[in-house]
Amino acid sequence: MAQRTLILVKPDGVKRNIIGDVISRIERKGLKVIALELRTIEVDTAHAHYAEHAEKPFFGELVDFITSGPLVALVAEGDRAIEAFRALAGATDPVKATPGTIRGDYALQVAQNIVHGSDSPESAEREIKIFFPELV
Ligand code: DAT
Ligand code: MG
Repeated sequence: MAQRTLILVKPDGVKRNIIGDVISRIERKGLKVIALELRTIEVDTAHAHYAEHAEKPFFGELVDFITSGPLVALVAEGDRAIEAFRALAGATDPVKATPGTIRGDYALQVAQNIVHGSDSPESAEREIKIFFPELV
């Protein structure tokens, strides 16, 4: 059964003109892009998306960053899409991310690590509803 995952090319990725490379890696892997939008999100949307991090010391910085400019939200579909994209993205801390992964190739700071990918089927369902309510 095909699985869906919510992927973001965060504002740092858009500013650095690497939307195409991220999408290319997703497609090369064999995942199918089934929804895609460039948009700047409101603070309320950022709070909903990152609700699990509301109590973390970096929450304010995270919300400021994710609302700082346009991002690309997309839904990719395929076998084990969630795990497959997390593997393409690499570790949260881009210095620890293996070279060859998106974060391993493009980032140095944990707060600006280029991409988001859902971490479980429950998160994917919740996050897809936030960005693409018409898909659910
Ligand atoms: P991931 O994006 O790999 O799922 P996460 O859910 O733990 O990682 O954290 C969400 C985002 O928050 C992460 O992509 C970047 C930011 N973040 C995480 N830890 C941080 C920290 N210690 N300082 C600043 N930003 C952090
Ligand atoms: Mg996460």
